[in-house]
This record gives sequence, C-alpha cells and structure tokens, in this order.
Amino acid sequence: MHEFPTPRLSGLVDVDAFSTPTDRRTFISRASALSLAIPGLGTALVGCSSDVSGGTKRGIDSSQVATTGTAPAPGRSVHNSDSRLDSAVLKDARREGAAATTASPGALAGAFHRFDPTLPAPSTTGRVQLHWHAREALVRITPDLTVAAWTFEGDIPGPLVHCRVGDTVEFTLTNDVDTPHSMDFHAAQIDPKTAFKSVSKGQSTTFTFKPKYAGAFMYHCGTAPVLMHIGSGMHGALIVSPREALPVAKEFVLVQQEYYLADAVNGVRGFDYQKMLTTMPDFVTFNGRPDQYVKDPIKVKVGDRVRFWVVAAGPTHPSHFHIVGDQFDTVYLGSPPGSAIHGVQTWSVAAGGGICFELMCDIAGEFPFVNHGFGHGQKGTIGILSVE
Ligand SMILES: [Cu+2]
Repeated sequence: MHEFPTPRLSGLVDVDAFSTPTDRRTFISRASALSLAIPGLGTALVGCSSDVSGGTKRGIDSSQVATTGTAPAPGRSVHNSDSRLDSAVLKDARREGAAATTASPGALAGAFHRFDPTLPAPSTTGRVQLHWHAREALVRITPDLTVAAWTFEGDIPGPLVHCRVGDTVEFTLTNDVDTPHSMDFHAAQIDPKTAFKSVSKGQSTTFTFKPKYAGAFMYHCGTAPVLMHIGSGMHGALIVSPREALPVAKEFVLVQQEYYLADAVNGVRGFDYQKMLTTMPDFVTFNGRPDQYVKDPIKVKVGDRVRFWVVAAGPTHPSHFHIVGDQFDTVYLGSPPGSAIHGVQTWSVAAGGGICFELMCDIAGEFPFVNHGFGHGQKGTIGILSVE
C-alpha cells in the first residue's frame, strides 16, 4: 500500500519546525515575522522574480538523471510519479484553508500584480538551465483575495519557459518544504519513474531532456495525488518553438487553471481537496488571476499577427478557446507549423494539453478572448485583446 505523509493543514503550517526551538531568539524573530504560520514565506515572496533561468547549475550530465541533497528523513519515503500513484487518494486529505494563527497574514502577500502573458525570448545558446524551488507562498490572485499555495518559484502559474525543438533543457528542482514534490514536463521524453520522482525537503532532483516537438506544453508537480498538487498551484507552461520560423507575431501565453478554495482564515484562503474532487471550481483563470486581462488588457497594434499559446493546466477542465469579434486564421493541431487548420471560431484545449492559436488583427477594437464554456468563462477566464 502506497504511503504518503498526510499533508498538514493546507501543507502550510509546519508545527514541528517550531515546536522545539533550539534558539529562542531565532524562534521569536521567526514568529514575529509570521514565519511561524507560514514557513518559507519570505523566500517564496522573494522568489516571485522574473528570472526563470537563474540559479546554480549543478553537476548535470545529460545522459543521467541524478538526485542530490540529503537522504530522506527516517520514515519518509521518496515517491515516484506514475499512473498508479497518480490515481492514489490521500486519507484525511481535506484541506481546510490556511491555518495561519496570527492576524492578517494576507497582508504579507504583497501587492496584486498582473501576470505578464508575454512569451519570453527563447534561449539563443541551445541550452536552457533552470533551477527551481518548490515553495509554499501566499499569492494575491485579486486585489482582495490571497491564497496559500504550493508553487514552483512562488507564483501561480510557475515561470513561463521558452525554448526551441532540440534545445537542451537542464532542470533541477529543490524542495524547500516538508511535503514531497516533483516535476513532470510534458515536453520531455524520459523515464518518468526516475526523472519525475518526488523529492523530500532539502533534496533536489536533476534531469535533462531535449523537446522533440513544438507546442505549448504543460509542466506540473506529479506527486500523488496529482489532483491536489496541480490544484494547489504547481503547474505552468513550457513553450517549444519549431526550428523553422513561424510567421512574425506578438506572442502570448495563457495557462488556464481552476481554483477550489476553502473559507478564509485570517484573510487567506487555502485549497480544498474535497472540492477539487467535485470538479466545481470557485474560479477559472488565465495565468492565475480571474479576469486580470479585462482590467488590464493585452495590447497590440492594427496589422499585428497575434499568437496565443494556450495550456489547460486543469487540474480537471479543458479550455474552449474563442475570440469574440474575430476568428483564428490558424490553429495548429499538432506540432507547429504542421497540422494547421484555418478559419476557426473555437477550439478546445484538453486538460493537460496545449494548442497554438493565431489571428491577424486587421481592425481596431477590443476583442474578448474567452473560455466559451461559459460556466467557467464567467468564473474568470475572460480577457481583452485591445487592438489599437
Ligand atoms: Cu507537489
């Protein structure tokens, strides 16, 4: 029988870490900074930077998958992500919201920021080196709503990454927290039992891959139950451009995801695993914030070609992607530039999938881009493409 450590309340209150303080001054300073309620928070917030390629390259051997770091704590096993474990369901896994015991931890989440949807430039060296940390973080998803999330690098979604077919992606994940985490890149061809294994606190896993196909690829934590780990914020997009140039365009990335939230405790909402199982989300968003591109549209100019790389991270629902007042002149059903179809009003992006959409912005106006499954569209997956 697979065993998995029961998550602490929302996985965000590490009682043991503070129950036997050996240094009273350290303990008090931590508590006063609210680290008592949310350990690792400081680094998580600092980690909300745009530097997706930073970090220290570890001894990466492209032919190997290596694990570094300390051995697992006694009694804590290291978990692999595979289909058997992915379907596992935790006992007592209800997540009842952030259990911050001190006043207004939401105030520590920092100001609301729009998630920049701009596709970053690809590597020019043929190599992409990423060293990310699995972190617990407060993420302000609206000016008035803060969630206590599990993250890659402190934000939802995780960093946007862009490379080209055949580039070498060298990836290291270091786990900063007690709950085991892992990384599953959909763009990789690699033994998942080895590369995508879970790592315990303080451990790292390193692996290398070369994307074979172009496209919008999801990445996510694959630790069981995957529903909870993706649903709590551990997902993002790796965009792989083809070697041959696509038409010149303004390129944007939209990662759709659902939020299943518990009631607020001290101004912060945790994630509710039982609600995730019902598949009835509170919010469905592009890039982690409901309706953020209504309030602050994506702006382009008349005559621009626009390319949307859309990933449906789920954890459960697809995205029925549509643009109001225009059509996609091209949708790539497979690896761009192949499998292009033309003159498309709406196309669905499967949960766990990604699709590349293009349109020519011939006329000025404000064009809503939406999830046309409107029960979800109206929960936050509406934005505006402003053509000026
Ligand atoms: Cu995880």
